[in-house]
Amino acid sequence: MKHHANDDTLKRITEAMVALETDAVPKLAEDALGSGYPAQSIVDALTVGINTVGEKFEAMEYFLPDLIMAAGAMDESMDILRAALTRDDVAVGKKGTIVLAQVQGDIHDIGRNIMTAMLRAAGFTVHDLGHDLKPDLIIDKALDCNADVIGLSSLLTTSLPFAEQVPRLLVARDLRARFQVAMGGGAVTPEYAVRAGADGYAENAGAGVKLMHQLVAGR
Ligand code: B12
Repeated sequence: MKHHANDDTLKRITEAMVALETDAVPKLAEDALGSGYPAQSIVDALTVGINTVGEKFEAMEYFLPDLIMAAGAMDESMDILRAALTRDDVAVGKKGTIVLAQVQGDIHDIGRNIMTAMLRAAGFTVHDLGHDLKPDLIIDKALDCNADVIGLSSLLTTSLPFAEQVPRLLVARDLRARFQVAMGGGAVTPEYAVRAGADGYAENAGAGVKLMHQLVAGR
């Protein structure tokens, strides 16, 4: 079977998410997986859907309970897809060690969970530190885990002042050369990442995996 981005099955998943048919979404994801669609293509379809929900929220067409429902459907679907995303796990942990964290003030975790699953599938050891973490604590944990890269995820512009503290605190603690710093999440732009003193930025999990390879190799 050939799968296109505009494929009807995938389109239906996106549409069900946008229409907040939240019971149908995980079922459609499961069916698509059963029919042989690559887990990543299903994640992409879900992501387009949930981001459209976000746009409707911004346009005040949808409200916070709608966002919460969409996030619940995304979570349930990810539970179904996670095993398939990491199935090709070959040389687990051999590629390098990454800590991922949602910076202070930010509780969004769907994107970070996808990033974690894909990095693990690509052979990295990933320590998912969770969300709403103070910059100093992220650095302490990175030291504990002997990480190569600190990956920071920010979806809220209000959490950016905390994200940029990480590279700054690394300098202050004389640890800047010890870690590579990657930034991502909807609130981050490539320009912002440079200004904040990060070593790299990626706009999605696929690009994130490539970036982590480069950052680990550059150490
Ligand atoms: C789902 C969602 C929620 C859910 C989160 C549930 C959960 N468990 O995560 C709930 C309902 C709880 C929520 C709450 C809020 N939300 Co919200 N939410 C969203 C929404 C619709 C989707 C986010 C998402 O999961 N996208 C799908 C994933 C796959 O994409 P992603 O996170 O971007 O991650 C990908 C890449 O960015 C990248 N990536 C991510 N992290 C990293 C890290 C690294 C190192 C790298 C390399 C790559 C990388 O890889 C990922 C996979 O491809 C967005 C809309 C949007 N456009 O982002 C709004 C959005 C982020 N939320 C927003 C807001 C305002 C809020 C609230 C403040 C609402 C309120 N009034 O209370 C609260 C904040 C709570 C808090 N303190 O954090 C705004 C933020 C505006 C801004 N610029 O600051 C957005 C943009 C909606 C909007 N358009 O207004 N939200």
